[in-house]
Amino acid sequence: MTDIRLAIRDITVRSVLVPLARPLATRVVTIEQAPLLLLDLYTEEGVTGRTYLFGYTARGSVHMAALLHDILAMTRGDRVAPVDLFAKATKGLTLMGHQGLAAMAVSGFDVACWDALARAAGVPLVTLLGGRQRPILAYNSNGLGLIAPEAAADQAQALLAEGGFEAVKIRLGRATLAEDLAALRAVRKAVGDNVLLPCDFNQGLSVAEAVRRGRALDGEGVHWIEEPIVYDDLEGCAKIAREVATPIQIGENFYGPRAMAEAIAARAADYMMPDLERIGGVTGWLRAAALAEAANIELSSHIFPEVSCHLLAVTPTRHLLEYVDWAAPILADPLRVENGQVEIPDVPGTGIAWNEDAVAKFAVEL
Ligand code: SMN
Ligand code: MG
Repeated sequence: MTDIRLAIRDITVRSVLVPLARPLATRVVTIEQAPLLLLDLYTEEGVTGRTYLFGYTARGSVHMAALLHDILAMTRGDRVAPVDLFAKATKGLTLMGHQGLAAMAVSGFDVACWDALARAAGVPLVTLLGGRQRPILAYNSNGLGLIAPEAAADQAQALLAEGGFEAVKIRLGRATLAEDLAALRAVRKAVGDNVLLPCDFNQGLSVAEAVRRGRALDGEGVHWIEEPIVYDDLEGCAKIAREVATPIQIGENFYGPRAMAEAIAARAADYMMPDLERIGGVTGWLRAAALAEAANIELSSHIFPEVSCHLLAVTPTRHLLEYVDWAAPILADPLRVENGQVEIPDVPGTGIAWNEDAVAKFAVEL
């Protein structure tokens, strides 16, 4: 058996701002560039683990980079045992809390550790996790922001054609319900009845307005209604889930599996979609997947398709992968999509490797 004992030697972080091919206008914010923090974890044995984090705000990466340096100081020389290191890094930052930036930094560190282990073992991450490479059903999430109905209809068709997708996410939350319905109906008319249309309000509504718009959407055949209200009002989410027939989807803002357990206990949503960077990396995801299986809840992923495809492959209640190409320009070998399914790369680790020319082009100072 291959010996995959590794020891942590160093971590480097680099910041890039990658322009989005299609800017994403949501109810709360318009994203035109993806602020990514590239993470390389070096081991004494010469194996390097990699991942990236999403900074959300322009300076988000700066804060995460500082925390990753703190995590390195705690773990330098330690054996790459992700479950143990996850506990150690979390404990080391415990006085900063277990949410927000601290949770994001620990998650990124965890993914890099798992990537290093899988590389050392010479197998794709999914194999190390006990699963197999299988096509992962995805929806295209690369746009369809709050744009005019005709533009949305054209963009939806283009997004479906790009990888043979049969599902595309539309952002809602325009000033009025009538405007949302006009955009949704234009898209539905353009794509036909069989395409899945999850929709995302990006936390933009009040509970009362979410119930009102949700009920109106019940007649429109949308696949789910995502984050209708602020992410941490579980009681409000539960009320909406009770009063609206369309499945309610939340989860991209769960900080760790406990947040998901609380949402399940509150019956806050029908579907859930943890985010790699908030749920606790690979370690946190596996625990969230166990909770989802126990509660019989279908689990989708949130951005980070390069790693999420490995994780959904070992998720018993696997639902849909959110496909975004935001990191593609800085990756040596971007993820491939065919017939609306993501192919898990047949290489050791996650498959993340940098296109150094592109990294240099989009680099920004930390
Ligand atoms: C989203 C993703 C990433 C940044 C902002 C908003 C969105 C989604 O909620 O689910 O795609
Ligand atoms: Mg969302």
